[in-house]
Amino acid sequence: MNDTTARNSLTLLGLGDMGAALARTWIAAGHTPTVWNRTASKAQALVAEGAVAAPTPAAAVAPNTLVVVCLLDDASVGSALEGVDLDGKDLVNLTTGTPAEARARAAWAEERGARYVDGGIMATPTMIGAPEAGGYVFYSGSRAAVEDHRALLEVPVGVRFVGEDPGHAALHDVALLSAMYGLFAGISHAYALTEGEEGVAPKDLAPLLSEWLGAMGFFVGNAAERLTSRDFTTGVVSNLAMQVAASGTLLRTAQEQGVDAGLISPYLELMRRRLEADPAAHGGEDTSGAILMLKR
Ligand code: FVH
Repeated sequence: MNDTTARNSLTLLGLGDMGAALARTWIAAGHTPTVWNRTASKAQALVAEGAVAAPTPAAAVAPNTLVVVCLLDDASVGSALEGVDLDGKDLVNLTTGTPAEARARAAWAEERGARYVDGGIMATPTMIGAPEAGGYVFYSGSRAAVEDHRALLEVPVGVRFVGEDPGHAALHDVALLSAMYGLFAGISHAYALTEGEEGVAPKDLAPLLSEWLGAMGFFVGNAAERLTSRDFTTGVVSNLAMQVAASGTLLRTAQEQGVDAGLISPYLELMRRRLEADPAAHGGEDTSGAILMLKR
């Protein structure tokens, strides 16, 4: 019997918020994961629900081919798996890390005889086991290992394979998270501008913000097309020169409202640098041209 059909076919290292949520979905689907956590007491509730607790990482890894790791960071993965026999194992690492850490961890695992898959979880613990929430995991590395274990990997959350470079799951993960924090920064600044202002309650601003951000979502596809074609000037609707001129109003309004502009000023400064690099060439451009200024 291979791992796609075996019921007791999975080891999980790490029972933090995310690891525990993952374990519960496998248990609910009728599997019996072998689990380990540094703080052993966290395994107790899961054992009551149907997991098998192992006293050490080595004991947890031994019975199963598929070894899923969901720990705090790459250093904790190295520390938990130090000295553990990984020969013949399929190591699926769902711990958040950088692309370089993923590539190094892949080489490390392969030296020990394991196939390696890196994963970037695009979900919070409450989205695990809730397909309607739309969460998924980016996977990269061994395509064969992902396919061999697809049925088990799809139990908690969707599977999106993004290539055999083990760093690409982390790259996709961090790209999306970085965009999210930029969005959070802009929303935070907007609420700070209106905070305490009579007649502009947060609950009234909220739907306006949602609607506006939805309308501005076109920038995602627009930037992709222009970065591919390297054409930043055809069909521009709001050119860079106008946007740089208008950005002074944003900064003065922040000052008037007593708000630190630190969350939005870097982007305004980026647009200004793009314009000043060559006003004649860049003044009529789409804002997405400023992306090129970020590359070192
Ligand atoms: N929670 C979330 O919303 C996000 C969603 C997206 C993905 N992240 C990443 O998932 C990894 C695990 O996150 P988590 O939410 O489970 O994190 P914690 O609840 O803080 O649990 C951390 C586990 O790691 C263990 N651990 C920490 N250091 C070590 C170590 N040196 N050796 C062995 N294990 C270690 C910790 O053990 P303990 O404190 O219970 O003993 C937990 O099991 C993470 O990469 C997120 O970025 C979550």
